[in-house]
Amino acid sequence: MNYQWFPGHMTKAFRMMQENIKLVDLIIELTDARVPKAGRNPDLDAMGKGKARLLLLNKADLADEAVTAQWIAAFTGEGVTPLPFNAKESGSTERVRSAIRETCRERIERDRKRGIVGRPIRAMVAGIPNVGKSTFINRLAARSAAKTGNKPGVTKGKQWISLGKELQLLDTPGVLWPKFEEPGIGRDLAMIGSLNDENLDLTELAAELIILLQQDYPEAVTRRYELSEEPRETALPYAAQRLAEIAEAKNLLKQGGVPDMDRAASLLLEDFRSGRLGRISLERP
Ligand SMILES: Nc1nc2c(ncn2[C@@H]2O[C@H](COP(=O)(O)OP(=O)(O)OP(=O)(O)O)[C@@H](O)[C@H]2O)c(=O)[nH]1
Ligand SMILES: [Mg+2]
Repeated sequence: MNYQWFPGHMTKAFRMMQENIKLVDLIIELTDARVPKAGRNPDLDAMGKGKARLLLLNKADLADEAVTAQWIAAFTGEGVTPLPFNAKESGSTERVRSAIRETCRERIERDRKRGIVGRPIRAMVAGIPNVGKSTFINRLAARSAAKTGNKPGVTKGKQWISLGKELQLLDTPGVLWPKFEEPGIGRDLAMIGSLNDENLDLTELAAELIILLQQDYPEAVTRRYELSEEPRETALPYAAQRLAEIAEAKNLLKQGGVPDMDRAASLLLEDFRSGRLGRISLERP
């Protein structure tokens, strides 16, 4: 399947970000804790040269806690300050606020020595589509300042949001990059809903998910849909058989009682994306 997705609006958004980078002290990059490496846009590195960098592993509530801890260790010392985050949870912002102050300490210190008072820290919030940038900003601001939604491409342009007098955040549209270096990257981004579902073969994607889960979380599908431990039939390939069983278990049938594979695929992906299969990490350091 061809996963590459780099429409013109992303080129435009990236150009806007390059134009605004000189205004900010810090880049707050969001990646998805379930795929922390695949979820990082390599073009942000070049753009963010010389800027303080915070890396939030967002949606940590959906990821495997032990694997997230391994990722935090792996990213530490790579020129970014990594932190797990859950933008849906209230009262979880103090660690981020203090990390922002910490990464910008030099600038704050310089201002103080020059007698500059009250200049706010400015941060660009950047990352792949649907990773939770706008939700993160709303969480920090404690109000619905930025539009959010459960699909990629919700934020269309830039928006500055002030958090009191000391911090200003720039919300940006999610951007991908022209060529995924490895085949697993596109697949992982498709799984978490950062690519446009309309361009994807969701049945094939769901089959891939079943195979990935079979390796690392063998009981996730069985438990959720109350299936037998092993597929009942062996004639069909494993993933297709499992998908058919999910369709039967959920009564997603076409005329004549034929399992509706497309609806089963959508259901499985939706259940994975929203955490109903349990806390799952697709990528390990
Ligand atoms: N479980 C969970 N869901 C989250 C978290 N953060 C954001 N979401 C959900 O993820 C979806 C996307 O959130 P947005 O804030 O719109 O994402 P975005 O990065 O601004 O997306 P674009 O503007 O399209 O690039 C929404 O349905 C949010 O509720 C999180 O930490 N945990
Ligand atoms: Mg947004």
